[in-house]
Amino acid sequence: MNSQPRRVENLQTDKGSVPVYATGVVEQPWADYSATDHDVWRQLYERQREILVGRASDEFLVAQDAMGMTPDRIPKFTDLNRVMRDATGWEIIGVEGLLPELVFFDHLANRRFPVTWWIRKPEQIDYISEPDLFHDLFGHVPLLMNPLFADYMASYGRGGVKAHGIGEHALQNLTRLYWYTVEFGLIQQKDGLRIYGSGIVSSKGESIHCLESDAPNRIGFDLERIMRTRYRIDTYQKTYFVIDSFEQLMEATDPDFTPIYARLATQDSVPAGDVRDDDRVLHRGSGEGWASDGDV
Ligand code: HBI
Ligand code: FE
Repeated sequence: MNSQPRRVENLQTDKGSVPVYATGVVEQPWADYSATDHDVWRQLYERQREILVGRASDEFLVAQDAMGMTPDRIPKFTDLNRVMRDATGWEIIGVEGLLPELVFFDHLANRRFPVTWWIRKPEQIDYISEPDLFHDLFGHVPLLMNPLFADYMASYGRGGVKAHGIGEHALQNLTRLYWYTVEFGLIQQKDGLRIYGSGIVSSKGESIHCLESDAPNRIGFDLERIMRTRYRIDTYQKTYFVIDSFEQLMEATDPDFTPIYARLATQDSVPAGDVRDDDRVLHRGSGEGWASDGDV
């Protein structure tokens, strides 16, 4: 593997320890990837595809095949960009890693998805606490081929830039929306509950846990409920929110959020594991196995 990513520092936040990287766009050093890097990609890709058939949403599986991604080697951003630009106007840019929220939102608003250029080490195959190339490329990029979801992500980016201008509280509300939809969202299909969240599809354990464990709550999508709900970045989710369709997600997030932020500013946030009286509860979790510490 060539030079290490330029990690700048680690920020301690209420969601856990967050690494912060240089924010520049970098070329994908494809010729520098080692055989081990390509092997990690292949192992993760094959394992996840096997787990996700029957668990991931139809849109995700169809889009991933349409991308022309294969397990054989780490895809070239330039190859994928040719396909994506034609399909939905999105393109991949290489970055060092996690970006400050405003930088990230600005990329999304301009239909640029930041993909970390490095892939995790073999010893991190089962878990890595920050987005690496596999999480971004395998998890996030395929759904950008879906026109409806691609539009959602671009309008989310515009909303993020606006929320940043409003203030920290609005930003916190909006990052929760991203967390409980883009990263950890579930969708109700005719033939059952399916995964569309990138944080889940790129994780073996959580792909199984989110649908089959009795522990987590599964609650029908509600924009303001989600914006109030706290989360941690270093545990399985205690609650998953379920959309009926991507159309529902688009419609629900169409209005101007400014009055919603103002209303939410007068209300307390909700712990990640809570179930509230007005929730559309699809499954009330047992809470079994939830670590008592770090309770959010
Ligand atoms: N940066 N590179 C990168 N990738 C992400 O998915 C990402 C990010 N910065 C912030 C972030 N996601 C989340 O906080 C979103 O809610 C904004
Ligand atoms: Fe992500």
